[in-house]
Amino acid sequence: MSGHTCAGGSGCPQEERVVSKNRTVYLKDYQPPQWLVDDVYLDFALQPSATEVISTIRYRRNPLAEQGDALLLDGHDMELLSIRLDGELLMPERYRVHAGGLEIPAVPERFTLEVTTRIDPQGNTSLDGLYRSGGNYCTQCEAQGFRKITYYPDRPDVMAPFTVRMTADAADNPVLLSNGNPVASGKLDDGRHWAEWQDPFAKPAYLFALVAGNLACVEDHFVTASGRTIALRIYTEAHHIDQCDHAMASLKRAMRWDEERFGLEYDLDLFMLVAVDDFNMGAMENKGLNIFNSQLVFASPEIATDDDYISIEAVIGHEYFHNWTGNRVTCRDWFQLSLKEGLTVFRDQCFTSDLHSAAVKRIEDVRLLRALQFAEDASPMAHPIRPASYMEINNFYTVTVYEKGAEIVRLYQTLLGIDGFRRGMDLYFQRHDGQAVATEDFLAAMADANDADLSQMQRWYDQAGTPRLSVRMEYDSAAHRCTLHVSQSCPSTPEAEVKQPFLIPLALGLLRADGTPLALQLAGEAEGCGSSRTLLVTEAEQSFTFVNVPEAPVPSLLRDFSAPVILDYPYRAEDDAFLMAYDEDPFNRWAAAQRLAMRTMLAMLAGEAADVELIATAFSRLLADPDLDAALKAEALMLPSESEVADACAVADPGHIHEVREQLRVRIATLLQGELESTHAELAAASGLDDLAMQQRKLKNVCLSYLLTLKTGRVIELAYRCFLQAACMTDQYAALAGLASCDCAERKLALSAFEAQWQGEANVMGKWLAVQAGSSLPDTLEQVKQLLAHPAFDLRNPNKVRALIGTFALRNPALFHAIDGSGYRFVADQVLQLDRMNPQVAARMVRALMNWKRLEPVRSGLMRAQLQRLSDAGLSADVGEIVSKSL
Ligand code: 0A1
Ligand code: ZN
Repeated sequence: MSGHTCAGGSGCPQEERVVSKNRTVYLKDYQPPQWLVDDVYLDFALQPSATEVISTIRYRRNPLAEQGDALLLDGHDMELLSIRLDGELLMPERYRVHAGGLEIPAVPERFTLEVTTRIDPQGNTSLDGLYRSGGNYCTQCEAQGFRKITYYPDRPDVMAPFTVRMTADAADNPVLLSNGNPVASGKLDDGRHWAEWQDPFAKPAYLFALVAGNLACVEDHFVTASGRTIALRIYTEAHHIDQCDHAMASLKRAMRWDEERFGLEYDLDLFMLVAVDDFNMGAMENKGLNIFNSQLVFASPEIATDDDYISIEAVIGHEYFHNWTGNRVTCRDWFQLSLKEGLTVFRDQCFTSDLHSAAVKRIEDVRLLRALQFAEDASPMAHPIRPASYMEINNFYTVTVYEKGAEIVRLYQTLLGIDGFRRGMDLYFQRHDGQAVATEDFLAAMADANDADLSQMQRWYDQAGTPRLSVRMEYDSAAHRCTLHVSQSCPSTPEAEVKQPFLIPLALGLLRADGTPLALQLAGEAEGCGSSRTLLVTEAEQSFTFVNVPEAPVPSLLRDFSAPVILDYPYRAEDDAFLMAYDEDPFNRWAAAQRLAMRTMLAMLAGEAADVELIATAFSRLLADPDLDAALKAEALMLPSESEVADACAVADPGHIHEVREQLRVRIATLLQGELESTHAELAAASGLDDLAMQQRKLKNVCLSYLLTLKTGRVIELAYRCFLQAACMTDQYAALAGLASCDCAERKLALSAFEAQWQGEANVMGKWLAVQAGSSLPDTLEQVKQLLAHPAFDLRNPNKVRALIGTFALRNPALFHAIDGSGYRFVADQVLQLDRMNPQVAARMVRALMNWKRLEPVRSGLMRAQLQRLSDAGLSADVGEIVSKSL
């Protein structure tokens, strides 16, 4: 069976486990499923350490698949208790249990299989399958967790309606939930009770969910565009129940937005969302029963920052939007993951952008893409948004599949316009509702609905790497013609040496010396049309000539980041300062600021003279610009991160990069101290949760962070005062994070006060761990090691691991890359420990060690040695894949 990956488990000898775990699965081997499922009935007898599951499943041969009488089902980490085929108990000689599943060599054309398994939710530390969080039961089945619950063809193209019955101790588990609608419930006489749920929509097993426990619930409702009333419920432990209002309001906004923007209504009568503390990712779109990492649900101004508020709304939107893009139309196989994820991220980006500042949202998304996805595309784990192979699918929930995937979906909208994109979406649903499809089907719907030839788009799905778009301008002053010579190239990546040209929409404008935009008229056109337009780059080299250009312009290229490429144009520092001040496109004003800052840091790294005055003057002008909103100012003032600078260096010296970036921040702060202080003071009173207040707090706290680089008594006092007087977590956290990198008494005082105030709030304590792990003080690693033993830390909880170990490994380059290798050793130690408990989370952490080839020789050798050390140890498939591909 294709997609039948083995991952070890009960009844398989150790060597077999290791061998089967290292198998590579290829897209080209896809075969349709041999057996289809008519319906699934699951009966759970829930007990913490010994839950029995009886699955009763009706199978029938798939007429479109290969013939053959054997039934192969996925499954591992379970105890098999019995199998009945059409009621007959099968003796062990009638079937074979192997590393990754169960084989019954001879089955009829149609049959009912009843399998009883026993599983251990309490002992399940991988948080994959059925597990316990905070004394409650919950599940995570994407991508392949269902096979740890019962034997099943665990692949997304097998879709079936599910009925679920569960019994549990009534006192410990008053709430019993699964997908769809509740159909019956009752009490049993031994203190247990039961409930039955039915989901009428056929779904793949990865969307199955079950939750049972002691949970409180907030309830609301939503009336759809067609007048149906949907009950909305958010479940959480009782002491968090008053922190769910923002999540509920966000859900209602998402439901309305999807109706208005895409004409998509919710389809069940009930929508449930459950918050749990132990969760490997952000959240999961199980049909009718979304399960969320509690970090992405709980909010009040005291415990959540403004960024948390925005993320909560976005992720609630994201999971809700999956109901159509993912659930109603799902993926044929896991290579198609970006079909649902890229599309749903694009939808959640549009949701945030429609509700808040579109420019700020675009800037933040591009900042993330450039910092993380471009780096991934240049790493040993580089892969196309539709990978051609994988060893462990959990390793492909990546910034490439998600964020670059969203950029590729955005390209259709850029090419076809908002209405054309909507026509494509409508046709996609019309054709594929209820089906499991491939990225080609999405492309075809977009093309057919618009009568467009989009065949070149396919290359974005198949080729990895970040294309480089080089532009050169030639101005003919006699003829008043301006020609842009454009060429594109893409570096080799593991899947391909040589790349075919991509279809790249290049949005641009041309500016006159006084800052006004020119009307754009291409040679051959009768007249100019507008001051911004999108050229289509389809070849390796192309030229575009504009006529009626009275003076040599400054081009504003790749407006709104019209394609996920690296732009290469010989801008001078003065051009950047000019575009920062005059570009009509707010995104490109930001991009120019980033370029100017990057240029300055690269010059400093090379020991060349850097014009810090120029950048400070440009920043000062931005700060004073009355037409620019506070958040855009804040974004422009934030320098590219250390890892972005490292990506721009052929060979990176992280210590030197940190020094130079800090130096630049100090010099800017010194030159602009007065303005930074006055801006900070003017915005001090920003309060409330409206966009304006959030934008003002953002700018205020960027000013504070610059001022703190001066480390004078005066600014430390200011930060400490901000900490003490903070009326919300945004301000409290910003002040704490700033103080955390200052060696002063106030640092200690603030950290202890924060700890005392928030020790009862697990998610807020995560912030406390993170600010310490992110500190630039020299003893940070020592502190982190000590914090491993702090009651607020727990190696079994992914949020805490991400906060402490993740922040140190992935967000504190200066200390992680300590020249003695101590950071690398520490992270490798933690990966080894974690891997035994939770391979998915361990695999996220080990990525910090991937890029040894890009480092200067000393660090490079030290990092590689840690990878080798890991490789010599017994590793999970998750960590094993990353380590082996990195070495
Ligand atoms: N589909 C979810 C993310 C998700 C993926 C994998 C998980 O476990 C391995 C959990 C959640 C989303 O995109 O939100
Ligand atoms: Zn998703």
